[in-house]
Amino acid sequence: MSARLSRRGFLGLLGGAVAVAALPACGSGATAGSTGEVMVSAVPLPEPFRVPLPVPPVARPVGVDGTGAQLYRVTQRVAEAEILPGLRTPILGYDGIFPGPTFETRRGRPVVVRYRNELPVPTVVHLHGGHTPAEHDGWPLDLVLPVDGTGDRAGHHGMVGDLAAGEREHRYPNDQRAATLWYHDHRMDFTGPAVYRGLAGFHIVRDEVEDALPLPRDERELPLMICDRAFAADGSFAYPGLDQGMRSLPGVEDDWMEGVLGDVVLVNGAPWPVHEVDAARYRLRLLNGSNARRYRLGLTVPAGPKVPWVQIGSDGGLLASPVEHKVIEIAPGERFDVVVDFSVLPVGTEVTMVNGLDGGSAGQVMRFRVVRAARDDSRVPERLAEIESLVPPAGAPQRTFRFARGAVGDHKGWTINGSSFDPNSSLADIRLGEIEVWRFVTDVHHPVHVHLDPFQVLRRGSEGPSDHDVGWKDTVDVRPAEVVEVAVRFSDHAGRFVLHCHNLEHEDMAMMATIRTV
Ligand SMILES: [Cu+2]
Repeated sequence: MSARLSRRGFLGLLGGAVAVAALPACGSGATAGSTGEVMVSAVPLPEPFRVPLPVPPVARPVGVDGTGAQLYRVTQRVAEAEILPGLRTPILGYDGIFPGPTFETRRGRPVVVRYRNELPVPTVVHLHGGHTPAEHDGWPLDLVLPVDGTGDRAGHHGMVGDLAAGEREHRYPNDQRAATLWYHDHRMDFTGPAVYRGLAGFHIVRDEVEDALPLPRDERELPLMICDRAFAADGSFAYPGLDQGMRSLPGVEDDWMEGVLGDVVLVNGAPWPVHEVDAARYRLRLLNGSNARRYRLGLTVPAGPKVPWVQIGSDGGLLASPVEHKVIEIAPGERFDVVVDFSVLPVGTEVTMVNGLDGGSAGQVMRFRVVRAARDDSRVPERLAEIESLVPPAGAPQRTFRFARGAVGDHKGWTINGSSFDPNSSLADIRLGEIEVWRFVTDVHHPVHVHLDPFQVLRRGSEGPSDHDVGWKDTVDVRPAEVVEVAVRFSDHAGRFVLHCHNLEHEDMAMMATIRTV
């Protein structure tokens, strides 16, 4: 990370002939297992497993307020990063880095973050998985205009929510179970290009339940943000947005309307990185931060069977008991908290994290190199945490949400129950404290994300939940022509929230709905 680009320089890169001319043609069609099209980079791809795995720095509080809340300040700004060796990539970064700084927080201890917008475009910050009051949740039209006063209200179909000039303070109660959350941009119509260019980071909530478990910790606990990107000839991120200035016209070129897939896999912002590990257990907090790509993650060694994943947590924190997987299918927005036991492998073993859904460059993710024997007191207990089971009572309210391709005005787009996103009309008015049964129905893959409170999967198709659906979820991977039924309960915080598809191209092309809790 280094020098900032000027606003002019940034807009030049985004809007000028450079980015447009460098946009490569779309690839060979949708990759099996993902709904989307591959964008092929216009630069030679680096050798995998050469770059060390970066770990984002932990955000440091600047103080404590009268209520005991920890105060943070984060500036969103344009910066440059060397992501591919030898090339400079302009990014939009929280504090100028990608991923942004990691928030380390405690259950019950509120956090107040003052976000300052030094970018040339409006922003909205959402804490994904946060149990957050409506005015702090990042409503897609609660824009924070650029601090230099150049912001306008162009775009967003002329609609605005609560506008802020330059800065906004978000208060997060953290009144929720320990879990891996993440924060990212959520501006109406432009979430896809904003996240693609770097606006995403981790927010980890911890609590006493987790503290009491003998799980791997400290340097043996790693947050891993996995995402795919394509690069233009000048090293910039290649994104086929219709409006490269991210101002007025939402969506992407027709070839990519099912979703933008890149041919470079980044983990914590580095291409196919390598990480040296002790022969010991590690806890990995897997996050799929991709716009549209799904992964089937496995751990392979040169000889022998796959190394198993031991899942200990889901989107909403610890499971009741661990679940072993050979592979983990993870859709955009989902998190899997896993333990991997490298102690069973000889020192010198190279363990490659692969993606079984791609036969090309995105078929590899990163590598671990077991470099030394080491003492390890950690273990994975058979009982991890208490999980309340959400059992819908007889006569519980039932709702169906159909996620399908459709028109948005005169444009192609994506709809929920036949409608494109309407901030002013609620698709569901929900009573706080009641358990409801929701059915998500799809045409193609749609990872469905609900704000405010997590849910539990009751049924997938004609079967019960799959072994990937365990625990509390806030994002569920609904496959083509599938029906997933969940039980959901919004406990408190009356107000206006959204549910949407977390394929960010679908979301920007209107696959979002307003829900209201009363
Ligand atoms: Cu979708």
